Amino acid sequence: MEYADLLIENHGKVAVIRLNRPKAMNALNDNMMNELGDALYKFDADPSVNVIVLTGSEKVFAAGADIAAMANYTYADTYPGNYIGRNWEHILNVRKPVIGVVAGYALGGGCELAMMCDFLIAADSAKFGQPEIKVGVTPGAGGTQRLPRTIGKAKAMDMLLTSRMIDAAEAERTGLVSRIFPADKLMEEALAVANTIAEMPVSVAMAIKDSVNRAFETTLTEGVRYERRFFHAAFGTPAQKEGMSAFLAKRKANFEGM
Ligand code: DAK
Repeated sequence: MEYADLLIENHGKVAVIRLNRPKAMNALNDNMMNELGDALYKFDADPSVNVIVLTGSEKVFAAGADIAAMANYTYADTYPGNYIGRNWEHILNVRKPVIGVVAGYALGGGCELAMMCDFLIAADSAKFGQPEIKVGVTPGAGGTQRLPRTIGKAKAMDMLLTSRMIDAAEAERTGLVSRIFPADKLMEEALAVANTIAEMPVSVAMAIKDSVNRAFETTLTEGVRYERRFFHAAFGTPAQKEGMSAFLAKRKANFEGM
């Protein structure tokens, strides 16, 4: 897979997608978002891939939507043209786990894209922010919605209204990222996490992802009912037979193709 604004790496069952516009701090433009959608859908459909990692460079995950591209947009380019909606949210349709791996800046649309991943692993160099107010717009890809749900209203309002960046330690403390690693070990450690998941039954990983995401869209009772259906259905799958018989036989389970 060859792209102008992405680099692709394969690590066994883990596919790595790297945002790659180094001269523009990986600013997100239409071409990159179209390519990202294409790569995500291909890996989601590829039976040899169980987990997708989305990352940037050592210096930047993404410094936001491309301000140079947006500067002269009119209302017609945005609302009727469905700017953001038309190609930024493909990642939300991906059914396999997507881990966001962030070093350096994740700002504006970059922070919003990171928050669309299933969870985030960060380098100690990571900095997260929603500085859209400084360029005269509101966030447009979920910043005012996902940030308060993740880190709480007070911190989210502070970041969104002042444009203050938070560092990796504050991001971990507030629940925006799950783990922090030293920058020079980031990819090695993130791939180890991704490989742990890739060795699990992919069908169960997909069901867990689906169920967790329901928690944000429904009541507790309905969410638990949704989860329970997956749990019951699991007893009709090879993954449950293999997992439980391997446990009882005191051997390592082999979930290949499950
Ligand atoms: N877009 C375009 N180019 C960018 C960019 C961006 N977001 N960020 C950086 N660059 C470019 C710089 O212009 C510079 O280009 P040259 O001058 O070399 O040609 C190059 O990347 C290197 O940047 P710096 O020289 O500034 O590098 P520094 O290390 O000094 O600073 C920085 C790094 C990330 C702190 C700084 O570049 C920065 O503050 N960047 C802008 C961050 C920002 O404001 N991000 C939010 C963007 S607004 C909506 C839809 C979408 C959105 C909102 C609404 N609707 C539909 C309603 C989303 C908006 C945003 O994301």
